[in-house]
Amino acid sequence: DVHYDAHAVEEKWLPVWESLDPFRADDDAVTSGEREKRYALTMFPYPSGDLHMGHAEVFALHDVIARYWRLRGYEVLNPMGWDSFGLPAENAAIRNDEHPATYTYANIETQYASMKRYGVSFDWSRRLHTSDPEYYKWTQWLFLRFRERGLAYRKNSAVNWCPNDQTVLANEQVLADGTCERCGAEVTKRELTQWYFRTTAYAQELYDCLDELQATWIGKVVNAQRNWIGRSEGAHVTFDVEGHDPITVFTTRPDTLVGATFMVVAADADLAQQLVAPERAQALDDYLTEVRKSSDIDRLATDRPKTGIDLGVTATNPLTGEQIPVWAADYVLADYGTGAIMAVPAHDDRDREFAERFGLPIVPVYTETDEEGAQPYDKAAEVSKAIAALEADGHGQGTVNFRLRDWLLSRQRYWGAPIPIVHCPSCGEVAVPEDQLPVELPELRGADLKPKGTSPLGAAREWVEVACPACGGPAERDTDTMDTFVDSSWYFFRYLSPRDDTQAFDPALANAWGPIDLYVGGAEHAVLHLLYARFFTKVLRDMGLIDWDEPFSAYLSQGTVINDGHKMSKSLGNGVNLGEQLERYGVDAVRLTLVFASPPEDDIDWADVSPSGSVRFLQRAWRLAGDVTSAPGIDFSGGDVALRKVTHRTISEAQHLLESYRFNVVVARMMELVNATRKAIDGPLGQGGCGPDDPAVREAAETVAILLSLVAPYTAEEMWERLGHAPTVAAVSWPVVEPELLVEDAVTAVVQIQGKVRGRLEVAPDISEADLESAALADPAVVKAIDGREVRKVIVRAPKLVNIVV
Ligand code: ANZ
Ligand code: ZN
Repeated sequence: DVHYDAHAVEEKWLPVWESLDPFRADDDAVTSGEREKRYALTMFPYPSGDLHMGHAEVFALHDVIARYWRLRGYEVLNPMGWDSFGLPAENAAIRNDEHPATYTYANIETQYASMKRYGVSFDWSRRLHTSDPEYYKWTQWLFLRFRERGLAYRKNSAVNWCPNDQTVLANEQVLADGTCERCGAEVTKRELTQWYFRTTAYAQELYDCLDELQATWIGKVVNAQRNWIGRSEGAHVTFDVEGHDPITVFTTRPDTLVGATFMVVAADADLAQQLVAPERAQALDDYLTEVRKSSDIDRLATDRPKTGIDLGVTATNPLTGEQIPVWAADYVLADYGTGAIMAVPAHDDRDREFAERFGLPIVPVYTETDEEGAQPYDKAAEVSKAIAALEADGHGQGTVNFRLRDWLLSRQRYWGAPIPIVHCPSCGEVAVPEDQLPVELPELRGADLKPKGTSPLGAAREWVEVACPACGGPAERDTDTMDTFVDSSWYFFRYLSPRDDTQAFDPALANAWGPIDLYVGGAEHAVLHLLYARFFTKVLRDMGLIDWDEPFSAYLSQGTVINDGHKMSKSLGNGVNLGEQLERYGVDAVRLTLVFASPPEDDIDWADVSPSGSVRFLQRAWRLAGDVTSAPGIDFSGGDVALRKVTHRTISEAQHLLESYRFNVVVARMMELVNATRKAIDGPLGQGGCGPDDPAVREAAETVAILLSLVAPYTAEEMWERLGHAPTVAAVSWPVVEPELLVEDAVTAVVQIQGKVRGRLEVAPDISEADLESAALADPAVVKAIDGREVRKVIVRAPKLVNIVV
């Protein structure tokens, strides 16, 4: 028996798979209805550097399902590409003093070679890169279609600004601690005119559809999205102000209107400027200068001393008729609700602190139930009553408010899809006509691409200066590029017809293949990519291009690979290099280790796993194939029943486990099957052994090869060949479970009376205690032995023992 050489096996099978091309998805099989489809998607990588352990994990997990579906007879679409625009590539390129394109495409080739070697069952004929003009032409086209529908627009407002990356960021790219999602710098605010997608137009639907995703999206993503969209039910209430337009506030507690003793508008909202009394205008400006320095996170913090200024105007509380002062403060946000609140210091903590600080009146509406002797206060009922009253007297109405903001999509950076708009002094914003797409990025070789706060594209004068598409006069291109999350919001549509130069994607194919049956990816994209992709899908549906509502029927977010209890990082020096691991243990052992380590959604600590254990297991499995002496195609039905039962139980359990993503347990079952097969080959005949020529041994070894192909494709292929079959094991059918082999054998239960054995029963191994007890008491031998005496106690240990005390 020769030694198993992982690397030799890799070299051997790669070209075979290349020529057999078993993973190419057949559109016709699906559009004709000949075969049922499965669309398996895993997140495409940024091309910064080579693949790392995180990629290795997600690809290994994802491939289990893609390969399983193929064995089950589905036509499987499993594409791969690169998210090749964007800050990561651009920052890395600047660091390495290279052009982003050179750096990006070189990394893509490196990653491509690594993915091939890693043996993932991708359909490479659909490979795409979002930075190719053939791709971003359609990103631009989609932008223009969205704009026609009023879903892409430009506005001036205070936006998130990363001082390090020197670009604006979407709300979704600012972490909970107020730092940049990419570089960790403290995010500040800037007043800028920027492009937005109107995600808020879909807030309600994006929120509502989460209910049906709850069951099939594994991980915390659904809740994270729910919180991000932040649906609040409440009311708009209108307060009259003499000499001004009335102020409308959003409140979730209209029942507390009696206790509204003052109002607060966001200091940085236009409303503050409109309302402020002339003698207070300077004070407001001074205060604003202070406010601009702090982040939203700080502003909302409850543990921070409240600041604000009196605007010198009053409003009428519609319920009490009283004049109440209007203040400006930073704890009210300009872009939430209406940017103004009614303050109820008796029942809202922030309002109370503010009132205490500035000596404003506090009027309780009811007694809080945590106070002694308090009457229960039915908040929900009081809120509905209050809304009905407000609607009846015209001072307000019930409403739903969302936390979700529109998606800021423009970036002041070079490496992205140019925004296909021309600014003309006479026509304003003009869309670039479709026949002039793509608006290609100018090369700018040798130019300084370092972020400077305005787009580097502005310096490419011969590119910027164009004739206005509408009037032909001198005009300028928009110099911003799109957020890379725009590119990744629709890539799974482009995979369907990646070379089509007449349309973004083929609607017929999208309806045949979509939605995606399983998306595997990281939890870090919970409110970014997954939300944006859902938004895009809904717009495409409303454009009439697809007939489904949600892009991802199921979602599995994998844990991360850590080391020694810590996240892998350069600074900790605890990184594990994937390339080295593959050199040392081989692809299959690394893949097997990652799948076996834990349930997919849990973290894997590389310090706790044993890739060398995986190597040994793979060798044990492989050796089985060499020991089988029966011929391929032999009839299994006459084989050793005990081993056949283990095999069929394994297949049946694997099916259930795979469908609930418990891949690690599948590996454990596989190991048990390998052990049972080894015993059957080597064991003494009649005592668990049946010899290498028994048909059951072949059946078991073939089953091991097929199951193993989900996780360790090279070893599986090698086994399949040794078993006398032609490649490829990736294209065989999932073994059919024979139900009669799932029936467990009977076991013998012993019945004792006063400690003496008086009877034996053949019972099912899963018999219940109650059934075993009544079977024992009905047994003729036992009845005879009891001989009419009173039974005082029965102790049952199913399925083996019944002890009767008389
Ligand atoms: C009066 C009131 C009384 C409120 C009370 C709460 C408790 P959610 O649930 O997050 O939607 N609010 C409204 N707009 C705001 C803004 N732009 N910035 C800061 N706070 C704002 O919160 C809604 C509540 O947050 C609203 O209901 C309002 O305060 C405040 F006992 O109105 B409430
Ligand atoms: Zn013009």
